[in-house]
Amino acid sequence: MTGKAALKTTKAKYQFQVMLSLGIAREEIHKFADAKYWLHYFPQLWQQHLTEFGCGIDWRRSFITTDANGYYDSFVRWQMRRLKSLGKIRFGKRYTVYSPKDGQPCLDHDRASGEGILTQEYLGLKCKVVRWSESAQDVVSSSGSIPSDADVFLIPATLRPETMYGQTNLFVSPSISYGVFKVSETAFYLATSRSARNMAFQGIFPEWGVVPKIMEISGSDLVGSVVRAPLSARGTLYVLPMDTIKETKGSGFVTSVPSDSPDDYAMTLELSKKAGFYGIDPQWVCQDILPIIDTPEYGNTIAPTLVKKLKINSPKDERQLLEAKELAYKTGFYHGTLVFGPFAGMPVQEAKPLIRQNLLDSGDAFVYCEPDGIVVSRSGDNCVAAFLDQWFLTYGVDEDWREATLGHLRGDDGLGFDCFSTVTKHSLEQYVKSELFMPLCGRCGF
Ligand code: ANZ
Repeated sequence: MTGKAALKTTKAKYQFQVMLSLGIAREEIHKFADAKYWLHYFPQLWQQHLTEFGCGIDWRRSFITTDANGYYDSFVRWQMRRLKSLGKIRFGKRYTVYSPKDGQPCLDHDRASGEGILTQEYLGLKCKVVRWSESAQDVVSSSGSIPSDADVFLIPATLRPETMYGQTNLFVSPSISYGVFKVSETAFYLATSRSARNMAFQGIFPEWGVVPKIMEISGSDLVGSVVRAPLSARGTLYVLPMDTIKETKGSGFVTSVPSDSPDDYAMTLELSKKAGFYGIDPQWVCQDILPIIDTPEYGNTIAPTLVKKLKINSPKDERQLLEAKELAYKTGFYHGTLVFGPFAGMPVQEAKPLIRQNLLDSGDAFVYCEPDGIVVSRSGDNCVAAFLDQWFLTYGVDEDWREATLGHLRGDDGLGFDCFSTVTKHSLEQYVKSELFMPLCGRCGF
């Protein structure tokens, strides 16, 4: 068992306990204080175990990486210099999964769980509060921490900026507690504390790594407040309850677009049927749905069409809603044309980045990023997405290089690339194809 697997399956807290559980003698353990000792101790054991396991490996080709091997080290140096001189390596700010506790990026090797998880970029939309609900007003006034002339924004996280014209209300989870975070003397953001911890490492708050929380407010208190939502044809929107919002994703606020989001449409129907049960005024729920995107398959109100077609009766029909969401997203993106707003007539694929950029340029939104799932570092930290300076390979921007590399992997160039395993070949291909820039791993040179 490797040290990492032992860490995951035993309750060992300290490194020496992991080593004892691996069967290493107590009096040997102090020698591992010298990092080089690891390189002498383990490789022979791995070789022995893999041989006993029956693997047919040509050990003549094995060697130690890192600067412990001067030959390998100078090969990597040569290769990096060469790639840099060809403009294939660049330096700049990228989102990376990061452990605040360790103070460094947390790549797959450094994770106790969440291997393979990358980052997801959302747009944080700045929805300014124009009127608090009565209970929210009570909480805010009694705390006394928000100046009366300050702007307070609720921040829904969205992946669909092109649908923002059709926003009808803002959803909040009645069972989530939200934080109020101070961005400046006159601007405050509301979001979950989990998302604010990510924001603190993305330059969104004044001080790097510091979450400027000044108070908390429960989602149920926010219901009935009114906000101004950027781009929305309606201008101002009510804050309404939605039980299915996950605390582990986005900011905990969801902007409702019932024309294009099946979840939002299902919840809108539920609220109009059961306003009393949810403790809201039925007038707060939007009744007419504005067409935003037209598609050949599902007309100009994708979500209502799909909800009907898949016989979705409630926001609790999770499985069908997931299917509807995927269909709505794919059809809208690949076959959709905008039918509302300044980009009407333009395919969604073209308009989406333009609308996103407009929202960023006008200051009505900012990029918010988070790991696309839970990542725990080997030090036990819950990781965040940080916006950091780093070196990266330019596969994401250099199409020619990407194509040439893929061709080489597939064997198109006749150089006979063979990695002896379709799984390895597949994962190499996936990496090169991914839209992401490939960060350079300090450990192995790649
Ligand atoms: C507006 C919108 C319009 C959205 C539209 C979707 C479709 P996935 O793909 O699952 O990541 N969302 C954001 N945070 C959420 C949370 N904590 N719990 C539940 N839903 C959440 O979906 C991302 C979309 O899910 C986001 O984009 C947001 O709704 C919603 F036609 O914003 B969307």
